[in-house]
Amino acid sequence: MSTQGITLNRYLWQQYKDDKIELDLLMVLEQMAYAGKILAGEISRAALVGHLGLAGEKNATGDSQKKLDIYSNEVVIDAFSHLGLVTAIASEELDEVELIDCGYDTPYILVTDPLDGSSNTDVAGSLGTIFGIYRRESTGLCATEADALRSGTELVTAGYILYSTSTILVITCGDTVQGFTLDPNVGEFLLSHPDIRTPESGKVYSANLSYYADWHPHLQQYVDYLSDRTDKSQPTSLRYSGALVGDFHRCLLQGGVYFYPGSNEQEDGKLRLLYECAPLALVAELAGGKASTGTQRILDIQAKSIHQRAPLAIGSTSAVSFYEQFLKTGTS
Ligand code: AHM
Ligand code: MG
Repeated sequence: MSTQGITLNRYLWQQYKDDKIELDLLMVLEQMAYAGKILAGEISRAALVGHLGLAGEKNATGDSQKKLDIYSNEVVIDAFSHLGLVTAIASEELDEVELIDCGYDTPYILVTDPLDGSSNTDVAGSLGTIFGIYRRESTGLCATEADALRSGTELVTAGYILYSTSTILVITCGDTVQGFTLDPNVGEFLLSHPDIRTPESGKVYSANLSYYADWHPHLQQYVDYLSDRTDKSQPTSLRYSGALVGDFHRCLLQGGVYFYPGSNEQEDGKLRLLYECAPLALVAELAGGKASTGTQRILDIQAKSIHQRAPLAIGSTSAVSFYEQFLKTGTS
């Protein structure tokens, strides 16, 4: 079947008619796509409208916020405010869970990194938005923080938007993963990557190797092994953009592994469980890949705090399993 001209809206409507998603979830995904369209435009114009550079604030985990971090957070919140769908948002750019729409029947909780890879903003590098949706469990008028402290296995849907040479929205829909590319001429996301499946293995590994000296000896041995390049069944080429979404997108489509491990300095690494690791882990698994801390499945971790960090290895199943084995034994 030709996928030309299948808009996100048409795709989701068909899924709804086939009883694969609920109507309110269709609307949530539409609003996320709407936020993505606004951000894609603003990111491409940022240098022209004074949106580059630091905002002079730090976020909850101590990162210096860029102007685009703050703007992106506002765009995502605005897209869901007073819609009767999302009652609360946990975001990298918010200290605490923010209530945006109290109501006994407001069904969803949004977890998001509104602008992933923001060190790339000022150099026109790739950026991303990561999101995950949980069904609210509390029954009162307003959600509580506990509504957002979940394990990835409970995610109803998740995905990301990649802002790069094109803007790509990847979502989980039921137990599938679908990719849509923004056609700027018509302002619509069109189905471009139907039923994404991650190759069992891949050529590329993606990590910031400048932390090498700070890593566990087994991890150093793993990197030495990959750098040796004699075992062609494992990743042999290094690619690292500094934006998780971009690096993960490559692994998702072409196979390979992205890893951001714990180190002597940061035991749990840098990435946040709730709104970075878990949503991408769901995408990875539903595409046939794998996501692990190195010792534990990411989706099984029960979040204890909003900004909790987790080590991450994500991508092809065989590459992530090999990573886990090396981490455990220090050998292949
Ligand atoms: P951010 O959400 O503050 O942008 O941090 C997450 C980013 C990832 O996109 C990227 O893979 C990683 O941090 C880069 O960190 P480092 O500069 O330590 O390699
Ligand atoms: Mg991020």
